[in-house]
Amino acid sequence: MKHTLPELPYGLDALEPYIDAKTMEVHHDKHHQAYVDKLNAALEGHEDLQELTVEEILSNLDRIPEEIRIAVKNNGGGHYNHSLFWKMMKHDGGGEPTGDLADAIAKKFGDISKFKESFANAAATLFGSGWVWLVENNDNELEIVQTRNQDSPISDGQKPLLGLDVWEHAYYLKYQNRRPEYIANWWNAVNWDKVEENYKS
Ligand code: MN3
Repeated sequence: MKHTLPELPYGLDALEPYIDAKTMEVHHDKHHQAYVDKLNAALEGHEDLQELTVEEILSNLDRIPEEIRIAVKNNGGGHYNHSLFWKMMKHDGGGEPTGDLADAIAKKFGDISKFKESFANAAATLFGSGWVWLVENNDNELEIVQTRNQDSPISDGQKPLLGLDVWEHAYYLKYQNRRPEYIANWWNAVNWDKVEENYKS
């Protein structure tokens, strides 16, 4: 089974003006495609591993042979994280979570604005390339975590609910060095329905 690039669930310009169409095109069609291609290349000749889903691979990295483990972790993580990321955004997104997720966020962080402040701070202060996530951790509690490079929360047994890509390729064309502005605008693209679905799953 070859891993394939999922189609975006919306048009390239759907997240304008918060994320521009050119960034989406390069990010999805070039960067994400490259992770898929390099994951497939790394798995070449490993028929047993080719049967696994990317979730199964990333959840059990210690069963990946050492000589391909880093390539599989980086490119499998890149494929998986971006596949999640596209669905966590939508046209006319933003607003606030509702229902059980809103209650859980309020219980853990005080209120939604305090949660957003903590999440944005984690995203702004992450040094270098990586992601910031709202996860359900091993104790079934909500937590904000940073991951380096393309490391994925599922490799640590955490369930990712919401994630933000803070690699420069995610924002540089429009925002250059202004990562905090990208983060602030990105809230307007968040698909809270999807985040709630992730929480309930
Ligand atoms: Mn990216």
